Amino acid sequence: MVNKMITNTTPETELERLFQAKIDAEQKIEPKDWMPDAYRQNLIRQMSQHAHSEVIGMQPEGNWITRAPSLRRKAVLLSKVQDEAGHGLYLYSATETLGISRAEMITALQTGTAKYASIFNYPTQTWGDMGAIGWLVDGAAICNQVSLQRTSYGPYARSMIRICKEESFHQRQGYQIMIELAHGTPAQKAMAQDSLNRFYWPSLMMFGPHDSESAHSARSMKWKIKRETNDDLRQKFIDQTVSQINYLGLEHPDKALEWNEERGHYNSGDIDWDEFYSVINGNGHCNRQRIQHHVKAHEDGIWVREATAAYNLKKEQRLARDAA
Ligand code: BYC
Repeated sequence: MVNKMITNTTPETELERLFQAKIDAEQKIEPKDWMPDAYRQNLIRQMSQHAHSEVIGMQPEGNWITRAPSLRRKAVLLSKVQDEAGHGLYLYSATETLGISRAEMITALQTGTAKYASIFNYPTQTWGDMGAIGWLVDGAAICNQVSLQRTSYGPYARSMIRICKEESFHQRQGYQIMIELAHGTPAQKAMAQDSLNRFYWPSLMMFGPHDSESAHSARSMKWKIKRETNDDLRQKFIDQTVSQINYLGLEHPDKALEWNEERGHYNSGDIDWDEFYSVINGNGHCNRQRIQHHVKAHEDGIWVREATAAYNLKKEQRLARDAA
């Protein structure tokens, strides 16, 4: 255990050395531990954006709850979307332990200073998209989040463990929709293929820019906020998806895909990075709609927040009266 006594007079450089030693020894950093401000800020950035992604991510699927093809599918989709809300809540709470309020995080989202995953700015046009999102989007999220279960910040790591369990279920429900469509009528199979074609490349973009272009990776890897790089995680996802596409009997959207014996991985075609940057800078198909919808829901919910605050105040006053 790295367990040296820290006092108010411990110099900053010594604090940083002890902090890094703790991380190198695979000990978790907890909310009350000393941490460099840049570590705190980087975590607030990544974790709050992760929370926003979960919450904004409810919109593309929420769009299909009333149009799900059966009561069973409706119930499953409804509970999946509710799970995403739960993930957002755990992550907002975990981020609050770093000294930022939920209201500040929401303002950053609504004013465009904080990002959320680019994938949620693509429209959901068909029922097949519910399959593709569960399978590919949740599948990509799991690849990333399994490695984040070992992230150095305790509250983030613990929230990831629970979230990953639920995401595995989400991934399976999406793949099951794809199996049914891909083995259904020719029209259903074409729908599955179309959804795969539209969601495959944006799913690869979920892992972020190439390592050489990634602004935060080097520091995040040193501090073990990130445990694997953007490109390594993307490669894992590319490799695992090939046999899944084969099993569905669908065509792979990447025509340049090729097994590389030497690397033991698939080589893949180029990602359209202009599209990626255009989407993360606010110009995807649905960016404006997603934020407008969030703002409206937030404003419609003011009465709930006010009622909760009034109730809490009354409770405090009652307790104070009883104690007097
Ligand atoms: N989309 O230096 P980089 C889910 C930004 S939701 C948008 O590599 P980093 C689900 C990046 O933020 C799961 N922006 O950054 C929910 C940075 O900009 P800022 C979501 C992206 O942080 C509902 C800049 O580009 N999962 O499962 O080291 C329904 C430079 O990038 C994206 C997470 O959030 C992107 N794809 O690495 C269904 C995982 N990629 O902040 C499913 C947690 C990059 O400087 N996050 N940017 O303005 C991470 O692991 C990392 O933040 C990333 C990026 C790998 C995403």
